[in-house]
Amino acid sequence: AEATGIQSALEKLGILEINEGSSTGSENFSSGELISSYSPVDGALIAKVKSTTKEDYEKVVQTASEAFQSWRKKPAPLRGEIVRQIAERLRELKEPLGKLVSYEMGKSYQEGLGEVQEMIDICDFAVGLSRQLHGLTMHSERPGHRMYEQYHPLGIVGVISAFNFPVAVWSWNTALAWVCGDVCVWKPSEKTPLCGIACQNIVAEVFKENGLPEGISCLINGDYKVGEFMTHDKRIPLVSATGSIRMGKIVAQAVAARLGKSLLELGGNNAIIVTPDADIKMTVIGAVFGAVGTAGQRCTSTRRLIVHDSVYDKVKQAVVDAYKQLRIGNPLDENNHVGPLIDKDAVSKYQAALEKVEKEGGKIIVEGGVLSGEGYESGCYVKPAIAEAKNDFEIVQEETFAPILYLMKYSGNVENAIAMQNGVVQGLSSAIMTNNLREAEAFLSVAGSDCGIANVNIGTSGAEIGGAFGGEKETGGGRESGSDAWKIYMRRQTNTINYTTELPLAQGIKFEL
Ligand code: UN1
Repeated sequence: AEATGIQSALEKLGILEINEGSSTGSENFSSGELISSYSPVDGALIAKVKSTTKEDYEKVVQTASEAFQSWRKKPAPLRGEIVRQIAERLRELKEPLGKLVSYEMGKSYQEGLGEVQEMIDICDFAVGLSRQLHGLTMHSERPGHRMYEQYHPLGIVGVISAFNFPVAVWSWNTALAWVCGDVCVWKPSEKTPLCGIACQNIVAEVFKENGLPEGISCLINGDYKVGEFMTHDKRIPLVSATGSIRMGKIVAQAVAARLGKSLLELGGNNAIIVTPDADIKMTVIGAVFGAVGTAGQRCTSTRRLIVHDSVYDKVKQAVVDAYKQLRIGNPLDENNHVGPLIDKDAVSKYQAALEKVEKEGGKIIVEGGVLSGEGYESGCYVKPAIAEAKNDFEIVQEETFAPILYLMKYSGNVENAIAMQNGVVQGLSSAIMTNNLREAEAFLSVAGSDCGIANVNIGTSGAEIGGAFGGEKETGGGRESGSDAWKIYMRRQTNTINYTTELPLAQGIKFEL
C-alpha cells in the first residue's frame, strides 16, 4: 500500500487511523460492529469502520430533519453556491479520491479519476440547475385567476449505493437533492465504506465552513439491514437505490408499502449490435472497453455482442486479438487495463457463470481463469473471457458482474438483432455500430431499443452526466443525473390564485347561497 501512495491519499482525505478500529472522520453517529474494508488490489485490510445501529440511525434522522428546517429556506441559488464549493474541493482532491476509489474498489486509476470527474461534472450541472428549478404557468379557465406550478423540497432523501461506483452515484443524487433543498442520508456499499467516509469528510468541511448544519449530509454504514431502516421509514419520502434487481425488488416493495417514492437503478444486460456497415475498429474499442472496463462491474458493462453473420468472423477475430493485448494487474499501475473483481465472492460467481455457459452449450473462445502468483495475492484477479452463446441461455439472460462477453450471431435485417437485444428482462443500456442511417434510425425508433440508453457508434458504458441515467423493465425505471431527473427530488404543487372579488367555480358549476 505504501508504494502506491495510498497512505498519503487517505491522509489527504481525512482518514487517519489506518487499521485501527476507529478510523472515521466525520461519521460521528455510528457505534455498532466493525466493518472491515479489504482492498481487492492487494488483499490488505485498509481500515475498519463502525456500522450504524438502530439507535444511531434515530439520531441521524433527527439531525437530518433539523437541518432540513433551515436548509429548505435557503434560496436555491445559494444552495447551488455550496455545491459549487464542493466541486472546488473535489477538484483539489481528485487524485487522492480517485486513488482511494481505485484501491478500495479495484477499478483502474484512470477510471477512479473518471469517477471523480463525474462528481465534479454533476456538481457543476447542479450549480446551474439551482437557478432553473422551473415550473410551468398555465392559463386559468376562470377570469381574474392565475395558475402556475412550483417545486418545493421533499425532505430527507435516502441514498443506497453500490460498490462499483462508490462515489459518483452518491453525488448524482446528492448534488441534485441539495440544490433542490433536500437533505441526504447515505448508505454506501459495505464493500467500500472508506469511499463513503472520504466523501462525507469533504462535504462536511464545506458545510462547516459555511456555518451550515452537518445534517444536510449524513452517512450510515452497514449491510442491507441498515438500508432497511430507511426503506421502512416514513420520514424518508424518497429512497434512491442502485444495485441488483433482487435488492431493487425488496426496496421497491418496502417503500411502496408506505407509499413512499423510490428511484431505482438496477441491473443491466447491455448489448452492442454490430451490423454489416459497422466500423470494425470503433466496434472493437467500444466492445472491449465496455466488457472489461471496471472488470465488467458497471451496470452499463457490455455483456452481449450481437453480430451480423456476414461480419461475424471478422469481428470475432478482431475482438479476440484485442483481448490478447489486455494487461491485468494492479489497477494503480497505469500500464494495466483490468484490475481485480471486488471480492472472492464475485470471483466465484464469475467462475460459476463460465461453467454454466459451457454446460448450456456455449463455446469459450477466450479462456477465463483466476490469476495467482506475484501481484495477484488477493485472489480477485480474473482473465476477461469471451464465450459464443445463444441469447436464450439462462446464464446469458442474467447479469454476471464480471468481465464475460457473450458473442452471438444474427442474420437478416437489423430488426432481428433488435429483437435479440430487447429479449432480456433488463433495459439499461444498448448500442448499435453502423454507418447505415436506416439501421441507426430503426434502432432508435418506437420499435427499436427498449432501453433507457440507446447509443449509435458508441459503446454501452460511459454515459455522460448531462443526460438522464437509468433504464426500463427490471432495471427499475428510475432516472438520475442530468436532464429533468431533478424533479423526483422535489414535491410539485399547483397553485391557483384569484385576484377578483368574485368566486367563480371551475367547470362552470353554479353554487348560489
Ligand atoms: C453504474 O455502473 O452504476 O455510464 C453507473 C457509465 C457510468 C456510470 C455507470 N457513467 O458507465
